[in-house]
Amino acid sequence: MKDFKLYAITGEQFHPGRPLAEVMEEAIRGGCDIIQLRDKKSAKRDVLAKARTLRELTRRYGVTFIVNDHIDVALAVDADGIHLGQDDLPLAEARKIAPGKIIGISTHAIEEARQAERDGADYIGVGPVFPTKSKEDVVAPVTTEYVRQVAAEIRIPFVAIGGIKLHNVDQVLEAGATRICAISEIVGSADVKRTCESFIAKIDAAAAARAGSRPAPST
Ligand code: 3NM
Repeated sequence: MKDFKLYAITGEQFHPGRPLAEVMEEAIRGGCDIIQLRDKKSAKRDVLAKARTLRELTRRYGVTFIVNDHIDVALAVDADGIHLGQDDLPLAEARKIAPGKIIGISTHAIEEARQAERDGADYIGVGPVFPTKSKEDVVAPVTTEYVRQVAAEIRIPFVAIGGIKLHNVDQVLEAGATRICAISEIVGSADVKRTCESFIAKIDAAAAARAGSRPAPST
């Protein structure tokens, strides 16, 4: 899959009165390079309609589009991929149904990360790093310690998620994350584009600091 830095997930409860496509377009214009449709409540037909809109939008900007949970919807709109939780279809089964699609897996402990890597996940979610109200039945925060563990051990791309805000993202980057995912801080922002630009600036600054602290290659 194309590498990425900033991953925005939809959360319509955080922008009442503002159309989904408008908010997500601002996120893209601010530099988000993956958009995920996450809608656990709507009827499948409504999820499908939103997926069509976001597929059209992301295609226009050349941004990766992922659908949470609904493999059938992902296939129907030709999304780039699917994101699955620990209780969803096992990865091998999802691959059979959706060959060629990106498959991401949520993980909350190093054993789950190892398993997802062994199973051939394209990327994993690592969280919730901090407390979050955006997900029901969420496990206790895994803290930046889990981010550190994954950064040290796991070779597939990972994205940190859960309670990540502009004011605490530096801790997550410091722990070794190079890709950040958020719902409320992005889509609930009064200026979505600027918030995304600020996240990207922090991600880039952390990458530059890492590159600068690496010993010069010997000749
Ligand atoms: N998954 P916010 S945490 C959708 O840990 C989701 O797997 C998580 O929302 C996980 O950025 C989470 O508003 C919610 O905290 C993220």
